Amino acid sequence: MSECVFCRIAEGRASATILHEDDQLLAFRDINPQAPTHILVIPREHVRTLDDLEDRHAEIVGRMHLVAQQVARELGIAEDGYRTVFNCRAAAGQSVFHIHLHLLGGRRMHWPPG
Ligand code: DGP
Repeated sequence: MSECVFCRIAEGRASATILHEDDQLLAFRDINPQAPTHILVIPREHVRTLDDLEDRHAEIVGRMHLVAQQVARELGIAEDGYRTVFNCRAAAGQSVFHIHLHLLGGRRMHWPPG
């Protein structure tokens, strides 16, 4: 049994507000939103960090972005614009070690992001 919280969500053993689910990926609402719309897109496969990705993950990482695009359109934030972010390891603030693409929107984003 996995102790990874995102594996638990993917396996249906922890609850989340799921917006997209297929055989490879899930998208669900972030429990601690940093914008009016804050969604996480994850692969079902447990990969700890962006730095652990391998060539064989190229398609899944691409599909993560297409799911973000689809969810952004469905939630009505695509026209105004949105931000996608991967945090990789401690200096970037990664706190859950199962890769996830943040989809943030519904407000004006700042740059540099801080
Ligand atoms: P990061 O800092 O990049 O590792 O982002 C992890 C995000 O995951 C953070 O924004 C909060 C979110 N999160 C942590 N635990 C849970 C959970 O149990 N459920 C949901 N929906 N989100 C979670």
